[in-house]
Amino acid sequence: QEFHLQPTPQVYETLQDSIVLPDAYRFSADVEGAASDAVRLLGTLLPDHQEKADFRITVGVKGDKAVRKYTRLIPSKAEGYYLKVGKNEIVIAGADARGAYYGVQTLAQLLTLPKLPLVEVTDYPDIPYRGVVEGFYGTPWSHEARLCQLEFYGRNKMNVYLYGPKDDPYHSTPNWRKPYPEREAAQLKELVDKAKENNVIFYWAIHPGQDIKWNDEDRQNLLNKFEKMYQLGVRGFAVFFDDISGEGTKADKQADLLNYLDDHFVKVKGDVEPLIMCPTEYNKAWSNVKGGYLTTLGEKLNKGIQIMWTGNSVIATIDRETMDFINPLLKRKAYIWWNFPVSDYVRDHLLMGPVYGNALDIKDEMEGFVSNPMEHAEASKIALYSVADYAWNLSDYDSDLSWKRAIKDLMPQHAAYLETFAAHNSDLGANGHRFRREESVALQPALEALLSTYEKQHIIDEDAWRQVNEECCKIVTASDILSVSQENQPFIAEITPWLMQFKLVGQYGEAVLQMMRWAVTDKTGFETAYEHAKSLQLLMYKVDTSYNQNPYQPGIKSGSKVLLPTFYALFEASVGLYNQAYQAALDTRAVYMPYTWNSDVPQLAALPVLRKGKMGNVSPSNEVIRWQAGGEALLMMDQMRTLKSLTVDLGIADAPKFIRLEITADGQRWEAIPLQPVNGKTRFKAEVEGRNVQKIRLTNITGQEQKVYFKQFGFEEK
Ligand code: LOG
Repeated sequence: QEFHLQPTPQVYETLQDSIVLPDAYRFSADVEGAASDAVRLLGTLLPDHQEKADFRITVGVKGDKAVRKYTRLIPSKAEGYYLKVGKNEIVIAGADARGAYYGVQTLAQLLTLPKLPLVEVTDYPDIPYRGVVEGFYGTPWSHEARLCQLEFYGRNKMNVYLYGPKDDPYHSTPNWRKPYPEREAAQLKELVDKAKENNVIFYWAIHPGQDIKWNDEDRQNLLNKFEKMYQLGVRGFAVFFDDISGEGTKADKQADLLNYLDDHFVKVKGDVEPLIMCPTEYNKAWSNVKGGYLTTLGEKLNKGIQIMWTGNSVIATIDRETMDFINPLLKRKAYIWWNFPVSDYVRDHLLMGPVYGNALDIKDEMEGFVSNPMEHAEASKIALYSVADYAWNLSDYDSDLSWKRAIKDLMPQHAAYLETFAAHNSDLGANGHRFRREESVALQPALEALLSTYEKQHIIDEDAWRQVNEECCKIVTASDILSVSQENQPFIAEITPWLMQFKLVGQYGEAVLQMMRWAVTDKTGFETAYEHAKSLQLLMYKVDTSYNQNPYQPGIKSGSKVLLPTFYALFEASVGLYNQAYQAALDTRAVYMPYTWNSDVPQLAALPVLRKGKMGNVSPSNEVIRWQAGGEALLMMDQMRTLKSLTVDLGIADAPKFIRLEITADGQRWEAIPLQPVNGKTRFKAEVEGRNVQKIRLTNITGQEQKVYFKQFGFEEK
């Protein structure tokens, strides 16, 4: 029988033999000792034991009498374990308590197999801290979703859950100083307990930087909040200083505060995990080494304090060069905050593809590796499974195999359908961070062959056509079956709008293939397929404008990297051939996007423009934007258009002082339009009703770099 343990163990041998676990066995363990968690978990897996049996099950932690015989087989690595399934015995011997627990987790996987194989596993994690940082913007995970996650982490040998959802008001400004209301506090306590049960360290993070005062009062506020969380059972604490501007960004002040917390809280309590901090300059692209921010942290922060790092940019894969840059500055191994599969800057997409791109030879360079997920908790598990696999054993990590196993783990019975869905729903689309992922990999050769022979030679590559047609058929089938699958209902609920869209994409593909088929040979056949394709496009538009209507990246995108662009191109090519054959004048355009955006401000340049009906919106961004003196951002229309309204929100109350808004109707003469406050806060509107424009321009007129947010830039046409 074939099986693969998760995460991939360091060393394991299996004999081609298996045993049947007897009902009766002798049990030796120090039930009250360090192995108690392991024993408890084992108790849920095995029938009650009897004293006088030949089969023996032994569980213990290095130093326990029960496992003394196996001492030299236990890896001397934190959280390591030795597991043996023999003819007459099972042995689980941990290097420490968590190691023994992980040994039982591995046994639990073996026990799900049809036959229990004889194995010997010597195992330990490569990276000390592995897990998840719930650190995204958007709707925080539900309580139920979190409970389910914690179990998942335990099973996948992840030992960290960092609680830090940006939109929890009690985590961040303005309410970080206040205690949680009763209900939330009770739920957090429940999470802490669940985490303990699964051998996961529950870290609670605070994000006070936007309005913190560097005085005794706020220091005490922080300490009080920590104390409150401690009373709920929290034993791991973090302070995040990301995405802030102003006074809170000072390295020496941050370091003083963290050291104070370390000295007067962590060390005093004695049972609290090492502090973690996320710096303001948390990636290379934003760091200014000469400015000394990182060096100050590296030098001043107490040795035991962990410092997070997202890599060469906000969203990046991690390689040796990443670590060689940051570790010397921090004077410690960085704790990686990996921004994948987080989708809070591409909320209309799902990131269901393989986890790839992180170097396999940097296990000794990282203190921790935690992944920031999507607001869709269950859907994130595909990536999280592989993050667990990677961080446990880097050199044996195989991204494609791990991805396939992750899919099977999430939906064992419908894995094949889920694989079809995940394969075509993995890229992020255009985004300000310019981070992209592969999509539709297996079908690409067929799609390329089909398109190029059709465009260049006006003939159909039959092999490719058949392959693409089959895949479209699979897409439709998979969407329907998954939509009503009972296997994992919370997961299906998360992805339902995407399943609807995915089915339409498959049907659209089928219609376009018919258009190709009939373009020059069957006029009515073509016309029906054309009308069908047009209708499907309208249906896709409806899904896109009806579901997931968040104000950031509203809508539902599926198959957007490879499938749809190819189908659009085939649509256009076939309409062209039809027009030629029948002297017709059907509109050849498959999609129509009248707006483009450009900027010499690097962080703004790649933001996509989104369009819904008569509204245009530049995708907002979460981070602090450094807008250089004279820097411009330009929105261009395909032709002169008449405006109805225009809104700008740069997250600052005095935007009109910094930014000039101009419009031009002819592309030559510019006219400044004053910005008027909408709600007395940071949102402004420009009086543009009835104005004709071709271009709209924003310019930093202060003569200095400005730090702003890019919360909104949108307009409506008349
Ligand atoms: C935030 C994070 C967000 C992520 C992706 C860090 C350290 N901070 O740009 O909350 O989920 O990027 O948008 C971030 O990554 N800011």
